[in-house]
Amino acid sequence: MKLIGSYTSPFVRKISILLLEKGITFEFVNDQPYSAESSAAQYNPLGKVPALVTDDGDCWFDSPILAEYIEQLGIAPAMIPREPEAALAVKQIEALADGIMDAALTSVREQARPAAQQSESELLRQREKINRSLDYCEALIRDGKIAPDAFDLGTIAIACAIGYLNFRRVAPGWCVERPLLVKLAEAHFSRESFARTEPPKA
Ligand SMILES: N[C@@H](CCC(=O)N[C@@H](CS)C(=O)NCC(=O)O)C(=O)O
Repeated sequence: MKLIGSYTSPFVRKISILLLEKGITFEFVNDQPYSAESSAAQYNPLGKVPALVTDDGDCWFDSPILAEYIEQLGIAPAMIPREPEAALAVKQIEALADGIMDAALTSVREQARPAAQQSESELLRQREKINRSLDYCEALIRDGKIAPDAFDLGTIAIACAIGYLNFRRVAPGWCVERPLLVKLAEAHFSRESFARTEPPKA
C-alpha cells in the first residue's frame, strides 16, 4: 500500500507509526500539500494528507479513517480496543489530539503570514485550545482513564501532537506542570516507530 503525505505532518506521522508498529509494509509517497506541485487533491478532494492507496487501488483519506482501515486489517498489536465503549474512548482521545494538531497547524500558518497581517487574538484562541486539551489529557492520565503505560491509537495521537508542538515550537512551555504527559510522551518517543518518523530537522 502507499501512504501519501509529508514528513512534517503529525497526522501522517500517526498513520506511519500505526503501520510500522503493525509491521505493515508500505511505500511512502512524499507530497507537500501546501506546494503548487502537490497531488494531494488527486487522492483527497480536500487536498489534505495523509491519504492511503491500498493494494486493491482503493483510496482512503482523513487520518481517523485510515487508522480505522488499518485496524480492520486485523494485524496485531491491536491499537483500538474491541469493546465498543472502550474503542469510543480511545477514538475520542485521538479526536482531541487531532484537534491539538489542527490548532498548532493553524498557529503555524498564522505566524507564517506577514507580521502586520497576523491576528494576535486568533493565535491566543488557538493557544487556549491547545492548553485546555493538554490539561484534559493530563487529567485523563491522573484519573486512570489513560494507563501510564498505555500505547494505543489515542496515546500515539497525543504523542504525535506533542511531537508537532516541539517541532514547530508552538506552546513551548507545554511540559510545565504536566508531568504525566511528559512521561507518556517520553515513553512513546523512545520507540523505534517514533524515531523513524521524526520530522526533518529543517
Ligand atoms: N483531518 C485531517 C487533517 C489533515 C491535515 O490537516 N493535513 C494537513 C497537513 S498537516 C494538510 O494536508 N493541509 C493542506 C491543506 O489544508 O490544504 C486528517 O486527520 O487527516
